[in-house]
Amino acid sequence: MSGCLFCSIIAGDIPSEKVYEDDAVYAFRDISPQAPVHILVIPKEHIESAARVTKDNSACVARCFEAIALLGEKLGLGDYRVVSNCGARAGQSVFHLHFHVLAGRDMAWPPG
Ligand code: DGP
Repeated sequence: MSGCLFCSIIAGDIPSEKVYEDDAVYAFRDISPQAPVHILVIPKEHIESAARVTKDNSACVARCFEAIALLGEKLGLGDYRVVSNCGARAGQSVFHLHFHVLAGRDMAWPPG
């Protein structure tokens, strides 16, 4: 979608440190890591947030989680956390659905 930062990253118009790509999913390192490993896994299809997932577009969400499991193995992540901030008040700043994969340190619960 024009004007979407993550669509521009998928298109290669904005550089990123890619760690995985297939026909439905793109994954790259977060520019502002919150853990020793911080990867963003995104569907190539533009979906604004988790609140916009429907029966018609949810297949790409499953594909994201397949990619996350693969990355867990490939990068030897051990235990990790998967987070999707949904809406500005929950911390979402980029309105293209994405899953943060955080690893390499102990994680507190509940998050702040
Ligand atoms: P959220 O705040 O949940 O919407 O997460 C958006 C994340 O995107 C945030 O952790 C920082 C990351 N981010 C923002 N701009 C860029 C960028 O240009 N490149 C990369 N690699 N990450 C970015």
